[in-house]
Amino acid sequence: MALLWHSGDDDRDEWEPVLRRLIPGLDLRAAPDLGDAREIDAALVWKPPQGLLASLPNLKAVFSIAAGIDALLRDPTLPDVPLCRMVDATLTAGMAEFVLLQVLKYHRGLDVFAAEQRERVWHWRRNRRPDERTVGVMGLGEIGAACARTLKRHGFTVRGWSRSEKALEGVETYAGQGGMARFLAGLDVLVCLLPLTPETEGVLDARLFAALPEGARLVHVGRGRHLVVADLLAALESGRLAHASLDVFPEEPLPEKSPLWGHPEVDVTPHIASTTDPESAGRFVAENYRRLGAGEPLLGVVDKGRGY
Ligand code: NDP
Ligand code: OXD
Repeated sequence: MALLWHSGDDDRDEWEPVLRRLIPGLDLRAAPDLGDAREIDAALVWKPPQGLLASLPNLKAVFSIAAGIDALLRDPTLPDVPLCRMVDATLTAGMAEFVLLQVLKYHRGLDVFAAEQRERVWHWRRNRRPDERTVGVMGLGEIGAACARTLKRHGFTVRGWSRSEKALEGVETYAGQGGMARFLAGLDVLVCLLPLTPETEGVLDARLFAALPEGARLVHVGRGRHLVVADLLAALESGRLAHASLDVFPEEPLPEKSPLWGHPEVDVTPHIASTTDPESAGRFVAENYRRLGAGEPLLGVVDKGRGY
């Protein structure tokens, strides 16, 4: 049994000692020095080069370093073995922290004060209570539901939207296309935490923005291809959207020529809303690797037909 590790972003020097400690006797391999590829039975990856996984003849499972597995599913050579996404409390908590931070930024008007500072305008106003703000979270899965709860705990009025009906204490929930317009109507801040699937690609478009109230804010931390960038720019131009916080982009890294970089009503972060912590996520991987060896059901298995 050997485990392949590959990441386009993460640091192998951070992961390797953790995995060796958590998985006694681990035979860890990393490209380009795979050794005998027939011995590799599992792969722990983020953005592997297309074809790498297909080159492992005895692969039994793919473990994603990230929660989102859309890029892996787009690889036409992805082997037909179970694919497990990352489910980890630290990853979830990191996202809840980031989403709360962005929503608080809008709640306290920091985007407005930044614009006024650029114009040297001193404009006093009374603060609003958090319950006077309605925040909508698209995607009520592992991470989205935790974010909705965190916002609720902070006192915001919170709505959630998912594919199937959900019940979350203190959160008004809506489901499917039928529930979307009612979900969007009256939101002060919209948070996107959907997985990228054929159904959700391009969901953040002109039609959706038109269903939001004038001056709404967007926190986009799902996947870049949820967003139609031209429609976002038009919505910012018309004032339908007042500001957007974008952490994910159709092309990453965001190209230098992108108008988003210098847009006064856009905050850009480099896909860091939450990042996988090797220590905490390593425990999830170790448990799944143990299960694989013992022939037990794996955790976080993706429904490839559904796309998440
Ligand atoms: P889950 O798979 O646990 O949850 C997905 C949620 O989206 C579910 O509530 C699901 O509905 C809902 N959903 C899926 N398709 C639709 C649809 N067509 N219409 C309405 N709702 C839909 O995912 P996670 O919560 O673990 O992660 C969500 C995403 O967050 C990841 O896929 C990734 O893209 C992004 N992410 C971004 C990070 C960053 O740093 N920017 C870090 C981590 C994750 P239902 O409950 O009915 O199935
Ligand atoms: C992601 C992640 O899916 O970092 O973006 O987990």
